[in-house]
Amino acid sequence: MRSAGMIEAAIGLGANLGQPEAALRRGLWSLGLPVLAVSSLYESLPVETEIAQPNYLNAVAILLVPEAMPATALLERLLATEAALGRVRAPGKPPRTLDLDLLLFGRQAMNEPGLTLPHPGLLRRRFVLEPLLEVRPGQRLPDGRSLAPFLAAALGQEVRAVTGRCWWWRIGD
Ligand code: PH2
Ligand code: MG
Ligand code: MG
Repeated sequence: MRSAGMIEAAIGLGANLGQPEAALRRGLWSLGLPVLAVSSLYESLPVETEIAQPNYLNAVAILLVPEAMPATALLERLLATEAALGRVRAPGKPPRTLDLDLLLFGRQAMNEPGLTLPHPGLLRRRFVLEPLLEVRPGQRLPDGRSLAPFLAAALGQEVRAVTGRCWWWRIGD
């Protein structure tokens, strides 16, 4: 879908410390951007971490971003929201109260210090691919490649949907 003057961005949300579901919900609302779609919540085993830690809750959201807001500004907003909700950064990918990753920004490809688009983890992580394809079944990479083969290759990772798609539409936390 396209809207005049707006760009669609896909955001990955994850948390495995504190109150993960509430943190994902607060994080999404705190961004202050129109939300076009949100996936189910998925429980997933930690991948690519050096430290043993609890399972994650993950989801993907599609946001509508004004054209005047570049990808770097959206990334800054994601990082500021993580910090505002109590994220403490440390080496070794320790458990986190909230992680907001910029996965796709329209059809932009970018490789700069601090921001690579598409997000490199997108291609290898089932906990990102599955929720993204849930809300955008035809989603392709900026170069036109399908995501289906990447999901097929990631199916060995343990990920399962634990809610329907309305989990984020709740008032009270
Ligand atoms: N995030 C990571 C590292 N590993 N594993 C799962 N299952 N979910 C995550 O969100 C996650 C992870 C670093 O951002
Ligand atoms: Mg991440
Ligand atoms: Mg991150």
